[in-house]
This record gives sequence, structure tokens and C-alpha cells, in this order.
Amino acid sequence: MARAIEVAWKGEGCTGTNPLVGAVLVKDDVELSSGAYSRFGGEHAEVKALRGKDAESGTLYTTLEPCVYHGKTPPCTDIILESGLKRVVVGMEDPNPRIKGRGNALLTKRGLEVVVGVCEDEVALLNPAYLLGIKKGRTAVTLKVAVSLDGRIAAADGSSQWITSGEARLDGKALRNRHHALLVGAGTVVADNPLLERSAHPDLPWYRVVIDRQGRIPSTSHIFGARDLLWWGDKSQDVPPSAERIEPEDLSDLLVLLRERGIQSLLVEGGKLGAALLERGLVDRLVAYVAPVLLGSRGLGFSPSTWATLEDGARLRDLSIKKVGVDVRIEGVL
Ligand code: AOF
Ligand code: ZN
Repeated sequence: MARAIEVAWKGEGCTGTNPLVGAVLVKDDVELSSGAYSRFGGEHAEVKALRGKDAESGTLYTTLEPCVYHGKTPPCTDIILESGLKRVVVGMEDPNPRIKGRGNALLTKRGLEVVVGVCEDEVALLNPAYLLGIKKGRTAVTLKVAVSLDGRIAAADGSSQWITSGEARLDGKALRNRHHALLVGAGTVVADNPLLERSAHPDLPWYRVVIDRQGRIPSTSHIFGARDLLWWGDKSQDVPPSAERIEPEDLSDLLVLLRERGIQSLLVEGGKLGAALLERGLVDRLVAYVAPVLLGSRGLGFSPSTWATLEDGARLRDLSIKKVGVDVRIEGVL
């Protein structure tokens, strides 16, 4: 299963709203082949691992339960049943309501030995946004911040360029490649006039979700030239010709609406929006770049000003800590 997990990671960033899946075919304790789901709409991992191989009496290790219905591709259970496999070892059940145990049940019914829940915690790490989306019915949110050692994202006078090093900024930009969309507020667009592009996956849509309720963003902004824009703005305001207007009721509704449009993961890059989302319990993952700089206690923070007790606060789980240039990146789940 560890091998299947390793193989699954090959598809990172390329599978759109579908999960990362890896499969490994083993016979007589020897790995014969492997396959990864590596492109949205492409062949499933199990099919790739089994194609052209004599799998008779073998074991297939797959990180996710094999699918049972005709989607963009035929059901993996058909191919498994035709292959003559004896045993299928599954990392976790696929919570997709159209599958949810049916794949495993069908294979068991047809006489295969099916083992479910092997390395489940590691397997779940392949698809946090996919799993959260099904569980909570909304887009998964990552908040990225660049902070000083005393927790400030800007000095008291508002200046914030540049708190972290060039290495940390580059590392932070690469986070865009792991998400389906980026959320920005009018403040960021007006202050920085950014293009908000990303460096990878030119073939996949890259949505920029802009919140400008007071219509503050001038039509001369770079963002007006971008494609794939979703705009939550003031009704009387001009929006970019390519933008689609959205009208959610609130931030929580926005995340439901984004998931309905196939956006599974959303990156928020700092600022006021981050605090508003944190306050509502709508941040699932935090990535903080901490710089060895002190900015003073009147500097701007990024967490809710309404939190007062230790219980109000939030502690990160499943930490990963890495040195990036002279800064430290702390990533964790909320
Ligand atoms: C598998 N193996 O490699 C993947 C699975 O019709 P599709 O291709 O969009 O896929 C439909 C569903 O199949 C998808 O939403 C997810 O539940 C599951 N993905 N299943 O057996 C794979 N990628
Ligand atoms: Zn499948």
C-alpha cells in the first residue's frame, strides 16, 4: 500500500475534482506493474495497473475503493472481475455517494478476497479536499500567510513588502498549483494590482474569486484582463467582460457555491478575508511562513480580533515544519 500511495502522488495537481489514486499489481510477492490516476477524465489507476498483465490469482493494492459505475470511464470493478485477481487490498472506501462501499461489496460477492482500510490515515492524506468536500459539502480552504516572528502580516503603517525572503515567496506561489482557485479581496487587488497567475497546469482552469462588495476595484486593474474570474461584487459596478457574477449569501454559502461549480480547494492569501474565514471556522489548513523579523505590537495581525480565551483559539494538527531560506514554513490542519 505504501507503494500504491507513492504512485498515487504522481497525479498531484492534475486530477481536477477527482481524487488521487494509485494501484499496484503483485503476484508471488513481486510487483508486476503500477498505475496512477494522473489526468482528470483519464483512465483510472486500477485499469492502468492491470492493462496487458496476467493478473490471474494476483493481488491488487489500490488506495481507493474501485468504482462501480460508468462515469467518464468504464467501472474498475468490471476490469478487476475479468482479470482473474484473487485479492484486492483497498486503502479506503470511496465516500462518493455513487460508490460508497458498493465496489467492495460487488467484488466480495463475486468471490474475491477484499481487505479494506489498510494505511487509511496515510491514504486520506492524498485527498484532503476531496474527502472534506463530500463530508462538509463545501470547498476546502487553505489560508496562506507571511508573518513576522511576532505574528504580524504588516507593520503599523501598513507596509508589508517584504516580510519573508524570496525563497519563501516562491514556495508560497507554488501553493497555487495545489489548489483549484484563489480567493482575493478588493483590498489586495487595489493595493498590489496583482495578476494572480500560477506557474503550472496551464490546461486546467484556474479560478480567481474576487470579493469586491463596495465596487472599489478600478477597471484599469490587471485582474480585468484575466480569464476564469468569479466576481462577488456590487451590482452597479462594471465587472471584467470575462467575469461571471456570483451572489452568495455569505462566506459559508460562497464555499458551497464554489464546490457546486467543481472547485474543490481554495487558497486564500492572507489579509482580512483570512480573519473573517477563521472566525467562522471556515479555514481547514493553514500555511504560515514565519520570518525572523519583529514588527511591533501595533502591526497588523491575521487572526480574529474577537477571540479572547484560550478556548477561542485554534491549534494546528498534523504539522509539517520546514525551513525555507531564512524563514520557517509551518503547515497544519485546523
Ligand atoms: C477509481 N480509480 O483511479 C479514480 C476513481 O467518471 P470519472 O472518471 O470522473 O470518475 C468517477 C469517480 O471515480 C470519481 O468521482 C471518484 O469517486 C472515483 N475515482 N476511482 O476506482 C481511480 N480516480
Ligand atoms: Zn475506477
